[in-house]
Amino acid sequence: MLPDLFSDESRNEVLGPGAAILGGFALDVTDDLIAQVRAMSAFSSFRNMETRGGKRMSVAMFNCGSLGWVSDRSGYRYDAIDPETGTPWPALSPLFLDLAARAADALGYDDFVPDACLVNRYIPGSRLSLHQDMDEQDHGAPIVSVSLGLPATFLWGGLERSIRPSRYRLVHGDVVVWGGPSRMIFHGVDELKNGDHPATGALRYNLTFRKAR
Ligand code: MD6
Ligand code: FE
Repeated sequence: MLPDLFSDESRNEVLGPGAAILGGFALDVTDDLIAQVRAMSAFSSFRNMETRGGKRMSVAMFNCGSLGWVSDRSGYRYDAIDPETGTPWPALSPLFLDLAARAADALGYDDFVPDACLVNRYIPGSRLSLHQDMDEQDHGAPIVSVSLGLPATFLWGGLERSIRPSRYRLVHGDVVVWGGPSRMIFHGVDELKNGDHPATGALRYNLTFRKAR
C-alpha cells in the first residue's frame, strides 16, 4: 500500500482490513463517466427491479460488462443478457476498466479485471438496505464502487446483519474499495436526501465493479 495513501491531508479513510474510501479518486474522470452512463442507459435502460418478495427496489439499475446482476421474482443472479432488451449488456469501456483497476491497485489488489459493473441510480428517497454482495463466485476479488452526483450516507456494518452500521459520507468522485477480510461485510445506503448537483441534478449514480465469475 502506498505510504501516503492515508496521510492527514487526504480524504481517504480506512473502513476495515482490506477496505477503504479513496476520497475524490475518480474526480478527474467524473464527467466522462457520467456521459458514458447516459449513453449506455439509452440502450439498456435504468429499471427498478423486483425482489423475490415482489417489492420494487427504490434504486434503479442497469449493468455493463459481460455479466449483469439481475433480480426478479425468482431471486438474484448474474446474466449475460439484459432481460429487457434480450441482448448482451453494454460493454465495459476502457475508462471504466482502467479506473476500477487503478482503485483496486491502490489497496494492493493487483490485476483487478471486473466482468460486471452494476450502475445504480438514486433519486431523493431511494435507499439500499443492508446487504452482503454474495452473488459473485470469486470472493477473492475486491469490489470497487464509484459515487457520482448527490452525496449519500454509506452504511458499513459487520459480518452479521445485527451489527449496527457506522455511517460515512460519500460524495461525487469518491471510490470505495473492499475485499479480503471485509468482502462479506453488510453494507447499504441511507435514504438519499434532496439536493441539486451540478453534474447530475437531483440524482446520485453509483458504479460497482465486480468480478462475478
Ligand atoms: C451504493 N453500493 O453505494 C451501493 N456494494 O450505491 C453497494 O452496494 C456496494 O458500494 C459492494 C461494494 C461497494 C458498494
Ligand atoms: Fe453492495
